[in-house]
Amino acid sequence: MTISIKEIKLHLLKMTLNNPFTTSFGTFQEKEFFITESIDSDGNRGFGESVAFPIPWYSEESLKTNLHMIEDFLIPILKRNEIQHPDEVTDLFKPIKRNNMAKSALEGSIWDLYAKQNKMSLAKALGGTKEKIEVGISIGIKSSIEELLSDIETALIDGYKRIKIKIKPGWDVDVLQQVRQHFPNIDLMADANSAYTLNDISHLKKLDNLDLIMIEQPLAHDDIIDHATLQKEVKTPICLDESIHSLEDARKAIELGSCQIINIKIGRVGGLTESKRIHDLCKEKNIPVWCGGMLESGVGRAHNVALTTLSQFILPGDTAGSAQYWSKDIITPEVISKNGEISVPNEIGIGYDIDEEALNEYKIDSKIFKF
Ligand code: OSB
Ligand code: MG
Repeated sequence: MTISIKEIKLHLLKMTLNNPFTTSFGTFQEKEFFITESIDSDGNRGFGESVAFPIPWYSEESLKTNLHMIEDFLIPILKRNEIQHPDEVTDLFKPIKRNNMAKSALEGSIWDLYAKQNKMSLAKALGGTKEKIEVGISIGIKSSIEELLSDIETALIDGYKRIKIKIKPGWDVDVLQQVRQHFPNIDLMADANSAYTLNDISHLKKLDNLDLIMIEQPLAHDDIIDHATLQKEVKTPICLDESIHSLEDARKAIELGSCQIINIKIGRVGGLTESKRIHDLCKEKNIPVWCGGMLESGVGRAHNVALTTLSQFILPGDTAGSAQYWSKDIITPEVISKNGEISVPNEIGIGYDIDEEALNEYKIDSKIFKF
């Protein structure tokens, strides 16, 4: 059966996070991004989300480069081709290099549309099996240790299964030592967002006796060579985030020994199909994976929940509930994390409805492409 898209809408939204979120590269509070909507002639509507930020400080993509790619290159490809299955979208987009978040924003809406046309949940359509997923929380860089310890305390009361804290030079070993002292038994990890170099090896070695589950992306955003060198020197398992953009990247990083764990972000790798392929490789190679987050609204969050139902997502992801980020999300019901678990919806597609009122409230612009 052809997926036959009649119209694609882009909804540009501006939402404000409940609390500012600080990483080694900058602070987020206002979030401008867009939701994609692919509609067929029966009125089925599939939704996706662009996880690109307005400023290209996590990767080279931005909100505007995403809009440019989608409008000028990716939608024309979809208009020229018939699709039977969402897996084909990744291959159709191959002639356009990188721009993975732009590709993923469209591909995700087509996966949701496909699942709805076939009256199944997105999780089932992807081959997922779990009914519940375990979630952790990512806590940003704070202005004091006291504030950090109190946020961790709250997260533990909320039931999150593992605590990730953001680190950077000057907010790292001492901070983690104090966290470990206060919470001797929690599952703890750190994310550096590429803030270090190989000159910091002896410093990073000091993390080895803190029993961290992993350190995420310590070195450059585009590196897999130096990470392999670092992994030989430190005991803490290295997890790659920024450096992995494709199945090929994952294969090379595993072969080189650049990491022992991989964070899969749907947007970073170009969509759900590529995420599945990386998942399958990691399963074969015995590399645990977990689902990363990009401070998504409910639509992107729902995609993350569905993907996490695949079996090799062994470690809790950064897929906290909606309320962690937003006073009011754009889906109904919101994604709810209880005792560190999210129940996977059985409803068709992403499994949550769009809250049209909320969507309109946050909308600052929209574009329509008729097929
Ligand atoms: O590196 O995982 C990251 C947020 C923005 C950009 C990059 C990252 C993050 C997070 C938060 O760690 C994940 C989330 O809670 O959505
Ligand atoms: Mg990260």
